[in-house]
Amino acid sequence: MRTTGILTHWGPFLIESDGSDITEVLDHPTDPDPSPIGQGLKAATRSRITKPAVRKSWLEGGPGAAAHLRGVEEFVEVEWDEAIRLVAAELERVRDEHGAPSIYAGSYGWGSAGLFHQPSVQMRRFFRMFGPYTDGRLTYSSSASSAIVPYIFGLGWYPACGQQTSWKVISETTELFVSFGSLRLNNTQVHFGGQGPHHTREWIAKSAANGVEFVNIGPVRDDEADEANSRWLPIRPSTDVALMAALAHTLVVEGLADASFLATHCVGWDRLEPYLLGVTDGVAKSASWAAEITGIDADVIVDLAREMQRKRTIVNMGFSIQRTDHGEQTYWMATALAAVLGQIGLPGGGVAFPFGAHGRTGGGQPPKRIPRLPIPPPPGGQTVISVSRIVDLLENPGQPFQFDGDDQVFPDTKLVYWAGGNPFHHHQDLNRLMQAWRKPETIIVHEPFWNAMSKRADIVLPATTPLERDDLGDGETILFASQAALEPFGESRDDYDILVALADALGFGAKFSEGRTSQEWIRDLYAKYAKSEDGAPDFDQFWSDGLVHHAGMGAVGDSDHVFLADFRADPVAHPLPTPSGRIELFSETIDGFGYDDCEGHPRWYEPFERLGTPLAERFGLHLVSNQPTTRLHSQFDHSDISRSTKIHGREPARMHPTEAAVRGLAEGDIIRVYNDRGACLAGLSISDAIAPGILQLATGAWYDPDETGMCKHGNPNVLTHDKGTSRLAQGPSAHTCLVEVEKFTGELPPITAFDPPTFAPRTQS
Ligand SMILES: Nc1nc2c(c(=O)[nH]1)N[C@H]1C(S)=C(S)[C@@H](COP(=O)(O)OP(=O)(O)OC[C@H]3O[C@@H](n4cnc5c(=O)[nH]c(N)nc54)[C@H](O)[C@@H]3O)O[C@H]1N2
Ligand SMILES: Nc1nc2c(c(=O)[nH]1)N[C@H]1C(S)=C(S)[C@@H](COP(=O)(O)OP(=O)(O)OC[C@H]3O[C@@H](n4cnc5c(=O)[nH]c(N)nc54)[C@H](O)[C@@H]3O)O[C@H]1N2
Ligand SMILES: [Mo]
Repeated sequence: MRTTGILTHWGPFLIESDGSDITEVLDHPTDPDPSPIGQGLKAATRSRITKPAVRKSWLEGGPGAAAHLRGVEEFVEVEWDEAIRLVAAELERVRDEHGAPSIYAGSYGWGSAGLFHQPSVQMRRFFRMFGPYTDGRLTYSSSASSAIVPYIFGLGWYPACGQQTSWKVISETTELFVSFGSLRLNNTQVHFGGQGPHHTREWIAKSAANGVEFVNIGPVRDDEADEANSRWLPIRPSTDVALMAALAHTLVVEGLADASFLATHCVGWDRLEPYLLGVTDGVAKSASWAAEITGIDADVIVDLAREMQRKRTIVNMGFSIQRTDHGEQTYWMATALAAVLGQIGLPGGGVAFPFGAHGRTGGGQPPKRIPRLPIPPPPGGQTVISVSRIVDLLENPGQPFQFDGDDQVFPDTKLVYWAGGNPFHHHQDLNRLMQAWRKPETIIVHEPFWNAMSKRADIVLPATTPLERDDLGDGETILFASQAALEPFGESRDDYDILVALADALGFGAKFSEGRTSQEWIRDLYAKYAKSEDGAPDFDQFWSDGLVHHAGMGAVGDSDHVFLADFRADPVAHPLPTPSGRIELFSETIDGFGYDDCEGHPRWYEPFERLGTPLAERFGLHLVSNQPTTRLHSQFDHSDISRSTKIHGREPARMHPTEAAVRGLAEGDIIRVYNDRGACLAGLSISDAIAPGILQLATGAWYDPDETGMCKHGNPNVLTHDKGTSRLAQGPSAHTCLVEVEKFTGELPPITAFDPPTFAPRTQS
């Protein structure tokens, strides 16, 4: 029996194991509020891929053979040498016959938090050395906000998130903390690339005890921690921009706008104000106008506007509001609202993001930069799509597309290469993805588990999990030794070792590996870190201590940092890096793109669907496919902790008692959720924490379609629409989605999501 430490995207844990299995997952002594997701790690050895495997027709008939059988056909297991030979030859063939851009290796996803083994870093390093492949930019999390924020503030997205006002300042100075898309404690369990010990609950409790009032603008009451004691303002999803505009409009018409702040710190108010007042389009964005759209009474809107002006108010945004049609507008209009309030840059006031969307916001100190595997610059001739436009890419070879000011042409994708992500989890409209997935000639994946994605590949290379290898873990104020607890499962290999073998076969092995094993890389990266850290021990000491606290970093959240304070104090001496040096409420650059779905200033655009429109007569519920509580996305859905929440094996879906009553539904019923795009089953849970008109069904149930395409298990992405937010970000708009629900009365089909595929013996040719 041995005990090792690990840092995951959902926090640090101690693992007790006998070398081949985990016996216990223990809370880490540094973590005051450990995540239940940790228990999922116990499933690390279930549903595993043991050996490289090739889809039978592909092996026998070559690239493209019977591509429609992906996901149904048997696999043939092969030896590693053969697998590497096949993959290397196929990469070379496609590059030579079709040009490297016909390889899509954007490979989005949340594989391993480790600083070295993170698959997205490994992949980018490998493919940038291989040639000008097609890559993806932005994320499924925050495409729209990350595309618009640089135009508003001139700051890169991650630096802007890292500069948010500290929790200490909020707890001491904020009076009203208004969240659009909620301060969702559940989601603060997680941070990409490693979540350190969890402190958000503590800070929320401290703030509430100090008198901070939290307002939850969103469709789900219990998103916010009990400790927050929040006021709940349910809103129709995808209508936040209308509410923000009306709050700003109210302040203007009541003479409460901060004209001086708008004049000295912003540009574009002269363009935005006439829009809000209705001078430009004849529609005043008044409280009564917004009431019709949002479902919130006009007097509630007016009162909230006045209260926000009277009090020291933070306007906070999660990510959910921008994973909607025209999601760019949410961050822009919220900034405009905060500018009208005039509190930007003041302690405890202004604009904030994304408190409640991940665990580190409000940490109050610049993130520690820890050395990692270097990624070379992109080779010339890259095509770069917005990462969530993968199906547009597969469907439209040769067609032009517009993205963030660039005009490009989609290449003809012949080969898709994925490691560390799961499009059959993360992508919208999975029935459409299923069709497009048949088009490439070859699909290659590295994956530890037999999930919906690996089962739909042609060549499957079994990858180790982070539990099977050593790594460094970035835990905010602490560097963790993330230590192997288990032997590699079956014949699985580290992504790094797979890529080294491939690079060797392709002739750039020495360049890729620089002659180092992964252990040597990790020691080398640590040595670079230790060199610039006062008092950091040598590697062996660090490894036996299990962690090192970064020098000079205080406790999480405990600083006096205020977002944009210098700019506020003196906008001439500390201009923002925007073209005007100020907050851009009108952007000449965006205006110059000429996009009719993202014009020069923030505005309300009708989403493709929402409650309160004729379509809602057929599909009367807005689907909130939010983040799950007991897992990270689809990871470890096959664990006991995730499966314990299921109802008759189906993902739980929650709705308000009145919505259940009108549909004749009872607690525990199996329901069929449907719209014109698809259908899935789910298990009903009735709760008044869900606003009327809403169905809440978390993401991440492993996709398990029957022969009609209905997901038997409850994956909401059979229902969501696959449309870019706008030409600017081309981000996902998963949270804009109407559905209807009925009782499922048929015979309950068994769940097959966690079963391995079938295997065929090798036939002699
Ligand atoms: N409807 C709807 N859809 C959504 C969302 C939503 O709110 N609603 N949210 C979106 C968001 S914000 C995100 S970020 C995405 C998340 O989408 P993904 O990041 O694709 O989802 P994960 O389930 O985390 O997939 C990670 C995969 O990597 C594998 N993996 C883990 N470690 C390793 C490793 O070391 N090596 C290799 N090779 N593989 C590894 C895991 O087994 C898993 O299959 O989903 C998006 N999809
Ligand atoms: N436990 C856990 N935590 C996670 C993750 C996970 O998988 N598991 N995933 C992580 C990732 S990758 C990300 S990107 C973040 C995502 O963070 P977010 O995008 O902020 O999270 P969601 O869970 O999609 O949505 C949060 C809440 O927003 C509300 N909401 C939905 N649509 C709307 C809307 O149109 N308007 C308003 N006002 N409210 C709306 C719903 O009540 C929903 O519960 O979470 C991270 N945290
Ligand atoms: Mo995300």
